[in-house]
Amino acid sequence: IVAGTNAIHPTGSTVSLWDRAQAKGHRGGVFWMTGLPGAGKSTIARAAELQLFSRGMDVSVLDGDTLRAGLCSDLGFSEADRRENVRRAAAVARILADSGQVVLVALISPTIADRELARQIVGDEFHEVFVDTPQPTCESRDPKGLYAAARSGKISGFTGVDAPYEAPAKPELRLSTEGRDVPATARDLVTFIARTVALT
Ligand code: PPS
Repeated sequence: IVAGTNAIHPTGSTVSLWDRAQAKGHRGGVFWMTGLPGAGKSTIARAAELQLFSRGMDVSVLDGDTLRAGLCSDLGFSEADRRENVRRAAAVARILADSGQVVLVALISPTIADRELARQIVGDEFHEVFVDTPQPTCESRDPKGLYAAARSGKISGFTGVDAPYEAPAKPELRLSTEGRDVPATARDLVTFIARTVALT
């Protein structure tokens, strides 16, 4: 930014969203998967990615752990850092969806306010998906051993133990994972996505 002036002039694409959608056979969209640690967000996202790709769709995944290894490697788990994590993921998701992709975002994104921020950034292409696995189930799965670490005081501010998670009241899609295998849950997500991004 040049002092005293606004030197930022975003350009719009010269390729229309409709032309992109026609070329790909589907529209772009952001499917924002929120849920507790260990709920299955990443696993379901990866299974759905494979199913969508197999149908010839252009799909990518923005996953919390992956983002935190690169784009968001400067961020921790304070409220402010989680919000910034959500903001960056939403900004990237918007760019990808505008390029015509189906984008699966797998982030805890624990607060309603932060997910509303994501919805604002992404716009109409935003669809909230709640990976609705009850906390005791997530804790019994504990795939990374982090619930145990939080219980024993080795880490603090862990979502679901001593940091809050606000479940969505009215998600566009709710996925139950208890007693269901991953491919079946992923199929429910894929069905919803295919309907949502279909050319009409
Ligand atoms: S957030 O809240 O949306 O910014 O979190 P996210 O980027 O999705 O990262 C969540 C993964 O980081 C691990 N982890 C923690 N989660 C919550 N709280 C604390 N304090 C924490 N420390 C590390 C955890 O393994 C999350 O992975 P998932 O895949 O959600 O289980």
